[in-house]
Amino acid sequence: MEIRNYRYFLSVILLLSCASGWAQLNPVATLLQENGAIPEDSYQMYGGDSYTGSAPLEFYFAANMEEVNPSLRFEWNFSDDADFSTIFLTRFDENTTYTFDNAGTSYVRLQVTDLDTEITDISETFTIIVSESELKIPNAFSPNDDGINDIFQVTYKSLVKFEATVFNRWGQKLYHWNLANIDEGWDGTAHGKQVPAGVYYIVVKALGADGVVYNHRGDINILR
Ligand SMILES: [Ca+2]
Repeated sequence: MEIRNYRYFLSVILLLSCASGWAQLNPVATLLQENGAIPEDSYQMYGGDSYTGSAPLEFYFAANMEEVNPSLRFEWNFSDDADFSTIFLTRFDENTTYTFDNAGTSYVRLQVTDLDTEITDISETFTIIVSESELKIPNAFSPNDDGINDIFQVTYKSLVKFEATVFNRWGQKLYHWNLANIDEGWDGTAHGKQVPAGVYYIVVKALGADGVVYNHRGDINILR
């Protein structure tokens, strides 16, 4: 008998808590781009989750509500502070997209207000961390189709600009790539043909999300 009363009491509490707010306020963020490239696996996070990645980091934030009616007012807050004491951006859309370009930590939350009842509910906070920038440029590779070091590729984190150009010893431009295809690198061909083994020159200009400027001029040794 006591147990039954307790259960009844619990269900009343649950009903009241649902009536006083959005039982289903559970926004979701989908990663659209990282490093200027579309991720191979679609990544999603919920309020309370955090993501650390390499800028530019573009997320699609969706309110993800089961029922939407015209009396609902959506407000997304973007802040540098976990307590949202200062807000650097507010968007009044049900869903919104934002690109995080600067190294450091940002916090995002959704507030939903029912204008009829004037009840506001606030989601848990998304934490988005853009790592410090990094750029490493190798000085040799061996494009001989043995599956080992066949492509000339840089390793990097949090770059917002990147341009690389390869020249031969006569200063002729052989290959160029940029942030959009930074991961593709150079396969050692020019005009559809493998270039001979030897020394080539590379010029790289890049900018990190943390403001670091990269200017690199160096050799590339092609070994076959
Ligand atoms: Ca090789």
